[in-house]
Amino acid sequence: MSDRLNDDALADLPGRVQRPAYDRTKVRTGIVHLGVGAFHRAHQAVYTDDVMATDPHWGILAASLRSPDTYDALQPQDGLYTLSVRSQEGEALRVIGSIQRVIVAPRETDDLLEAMSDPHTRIVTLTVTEKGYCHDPATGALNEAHPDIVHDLAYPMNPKSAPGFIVEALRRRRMNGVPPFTVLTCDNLPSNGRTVKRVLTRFAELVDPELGRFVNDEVSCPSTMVDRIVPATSDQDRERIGGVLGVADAWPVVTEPFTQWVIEDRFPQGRPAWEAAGAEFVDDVEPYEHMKLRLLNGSHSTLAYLGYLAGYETVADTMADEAFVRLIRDLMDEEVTPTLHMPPGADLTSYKSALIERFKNPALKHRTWQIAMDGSQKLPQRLLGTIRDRLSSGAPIGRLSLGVAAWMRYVTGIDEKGGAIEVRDPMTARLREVADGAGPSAENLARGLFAIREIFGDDLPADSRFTGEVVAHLARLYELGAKHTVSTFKAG
Ligand code: CS2
Repeated sequence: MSDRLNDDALADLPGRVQRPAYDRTKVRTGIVHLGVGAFHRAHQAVYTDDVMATDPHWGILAASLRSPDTYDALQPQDGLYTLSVRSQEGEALRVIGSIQRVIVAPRETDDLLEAMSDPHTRIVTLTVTEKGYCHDPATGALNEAHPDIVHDLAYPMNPKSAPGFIVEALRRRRMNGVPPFTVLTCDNLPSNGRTVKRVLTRFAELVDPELGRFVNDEVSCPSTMVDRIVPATSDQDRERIGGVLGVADAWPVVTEPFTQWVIEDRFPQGRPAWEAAGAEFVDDVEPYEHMKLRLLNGSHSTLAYLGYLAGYETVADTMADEAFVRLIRDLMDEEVTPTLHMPPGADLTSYKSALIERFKNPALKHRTWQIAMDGSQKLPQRLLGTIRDRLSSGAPIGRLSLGVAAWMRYVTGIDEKGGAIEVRDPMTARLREVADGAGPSAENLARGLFAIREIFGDDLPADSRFTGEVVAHLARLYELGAKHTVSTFKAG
């Protein structure tokens, strides 16, 4: 018997482990996925695994755009891995079989482009994180000075970036008379379908104006709202899960029971019946997306910066502190909810209570440091859009602006005890330069960071109510620390 999870090991797994309910040899590739991280494997790949039993045409060829780590883990496992769903009630294990092959884009560029150009590939999906779109977070436009974009425009047939791969594959399909695939982004961007379409159209236009028109007129990019909390897998997870399976799984994924996927139904080349697995198809995703990005992700980022600074390792640890629960509840109720257009049939009260419970889930070790990553790419859609709406109606922004101030305090790279914070962000160098120049002065630091227009745009730095509140919070964070600032927080 094999000592590793793979096709041969499936039959011998213990009965409590669910496994693919279909013959994997009958599966054909219909989807190419870019960015094969934990989120994809706990979300879209699971919905797809569910529908595979009735329709085997939607196998996934998954590509890592950078690191070979996932390939190294999953290739010896025939693409199989374990999904662990954890809560206080316990752990349910299921082996997912929808990923047929993993490839590493930088070393198999041609294979990936060939798969994307194949007429059987009808959808290209993406989870490349916010920064993978190489766009300007404040405006949503392609960042034409981004090093990968500069590279891909110089060598369009040998791309590195997600937009570069997609546009080159679309060019080949057009040349061969193959209809374009649908591009489905599953990242937490604002109006994610529209954003990816804007980025792709501009990139294509720069390659060839006609290709730009083709992308604009012919390529469907439905928007989606995706939701499932998926912390990074730890070695303890690997050990525990391997112990139950009886064989090693190099990279299981651990998640919560909750999952949601809302998708605009615009798939000219067809799609899997993901609704059979619980996905919701709607005409307009925007109300769902606002609700999720502003309530869940806005709270998450606020918890991540304040929680980290207060010395809490995970979101659940932070939420064990009642003062943080109060802050997040009030942030959602008082400051975010009034900006939302209700999705049809949504019950916001239970949605928000469920969020609080999800954040408290002690079985998930979701590190505040992990969520704190890439703040420059996240703040605009999580906090700043809400702040703009509040400012324009003259409404209070006390808690939202505390979240922004906490981000500023965090990106100084020095914690409250004087230790180093490992700030991971595509703008780390620039953030560090501002922080070093500012010294421990709230006013100087805030002013320096407001000047980054890719984050704050031109309007927010010119709004004295916004800048004044952020500076005041930042001064308190310096003076009192995050824990005390939160426990003594009073809405202005
Ligand atoms: C988190 C998200 O890491 C982060 O920034 O806020 O990954 C969050 O867990 C998901 O969006 C939940 O759906």
